[in-house]
Parts: sequence; structure tokens; C-alpha cells
Amino acid sequence: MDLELRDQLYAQAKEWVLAAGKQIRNKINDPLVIDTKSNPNDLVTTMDKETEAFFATEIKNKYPDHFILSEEGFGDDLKTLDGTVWIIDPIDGTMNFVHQKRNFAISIGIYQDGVGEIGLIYDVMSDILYHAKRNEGAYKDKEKLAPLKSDVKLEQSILSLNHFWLCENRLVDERVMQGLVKKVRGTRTYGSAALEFAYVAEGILDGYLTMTLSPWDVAAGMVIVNEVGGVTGNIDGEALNMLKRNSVFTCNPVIQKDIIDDYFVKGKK
Ligand code: 2AM
Ligand code: CA
Repeated sequence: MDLELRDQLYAQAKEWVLAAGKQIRNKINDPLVIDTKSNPNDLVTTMDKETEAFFATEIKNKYPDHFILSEEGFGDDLKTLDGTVWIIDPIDGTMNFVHQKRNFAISIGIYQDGVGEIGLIYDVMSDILYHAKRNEGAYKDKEKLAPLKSDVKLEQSILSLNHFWLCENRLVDERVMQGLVKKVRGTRTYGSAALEFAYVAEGILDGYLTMTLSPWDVAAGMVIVNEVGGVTGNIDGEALNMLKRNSVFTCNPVIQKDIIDDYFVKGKK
């Protein structure tokens, strides 16, 4: 992607993300209409839909030849990632948004022919923007994020996990997960994949592992984590398919192979 065009897209995307976040903060105590999607705990609200509609309208108006891949149905039905594609989750961590009114994010990745060029993750209530352009480093607001440490040991690492390993098609045996949880120093669950990617990039988590995520949950985070030397794949260490749901493991590369070899590859035998 032409770098001048990329800078323009980045500035425009940032302006829209900050505006959408401000709108959400202004309406945070308004009554919500809450629906469920794939299961009774998979939530969507009027705010998710309004926010996505805002992005879709602005993008289609200003960049009619760009495509949108997004969670709540205002995007395009894409079969490929050819061209410029905005991959959008208007509210990542909807359950947190509904129950806690914090710990949720707007997540936008801009991809060119399948390559992540721009990532923006906006922690709306904390007013913190994690952002990156490919090959230009990752930032938390104005602070440049340091490369991930190369001396991390699995025994001293903190992993973010959620309970989906108990329910999602039994991709892993729960005894394998017990072994992994015992091995690491600690686990955390934040409930927003985008924020969990941002924390991996910040180096305050060593990895985030979950059994099922959609492209809009990971698109921005992958760009940001990549810029500090982190790696993202599925639990077999393979590249993600950005048009489908995947198991996801994003982490410091120092622990990726240990975990995959010792827990997932062996665990499935
Ligand atoms: P969401 O809030 O945009 O739905 C929760 O651990 C994380 O997993 C959130 O980022 C959430 O995104 C995501 N997630 C993906 N699929 C989900 C599902 N079927 N139900 C609930 N959360 C899901
Ligand atoms: Ca969402």
C-alpha cells in the first residue's frame, strides 16, 4: 500500500474511532436493547449496531471502492480479502459493555490484499488507543511499545484464557489445559480479545489463547502484536484464515513453540 495513502487512512480511521468512542461514553448510561446471537451468552446491543453503522456509512461514503468485513451485518459478504478491507468490531467485549460498562474496545484493522497495514484498538472507557502501522512500530497513545522480551520462561509467564476450551468442540482435552494452567505463573481473563491482544503487545501478558474468534476480533490486534515481535496463529501454530473463525494463540514467540509442542500437538495424540 502506498505509504502516503496509508497515512491518510490511518488519520481518518483514528478520527472516526475516537468520535465513535466519545459517542459511546456519552450514552453509556442510556437504556440498552440487548439481543443474543449464536448462544444466550453471545450478546449484541443497539450500541454495537449503531457504532458499526456509523463506520460503514462513513467508509462507504468516503472510500466507495473499499470493502468492510464486520460483526453486526453492515459490511460486505466477502469471499476474498482482495483490495482494501476494513475489518471492524464496533464493540469487542460486548458482555463487558453490558455488565460492567468498561473493558471493551473498538477494533479496526485495515488490510490490503490480505496484509494487515493498520491496527487500531480503542479502550473506550479508559480513553487509551493502541495503534500500529506495519513496519512502523506499535504505540499506546504516544508511547512507543518496546519489543517483547526474549528471556521469558513459561513458568514465569502470564496467559490470558477464557473458558471456551470447555465448550468449543473440545479442541483440546481439559486435562491438557489443566497441565498448562499449572505450568504458567498465572492466568487472566479480560473478556475482550482486542484488549487481550493489546496487552500482549504491551508485554503485560505473555500470551492470549482462545478456542474460537472471528476475523474482526483479531485483525487489529495481529498488526499491533506483530510490530513488537509477537506472533499469532491457531493452536496448531498455523496461519489464521481471516475469512473464518479460528482458534487463536497470540504470544511472545519465546513461548509459542513450547506451548504448542508440549500441550497442543502432544495433547491431541
Ligand atoms: P465480542 O464481544 O465482540 O462478541 C470474550 O472472551 C471474547 O471472545 C470477546 O472478544 C468476544 O467478542 C469474543 N467472542 C467470539 N465469539 C464469541 C461468542 N460466540 N460468544 C461470546 N464471545 C465471543
Ligand atoms: Ca463485537
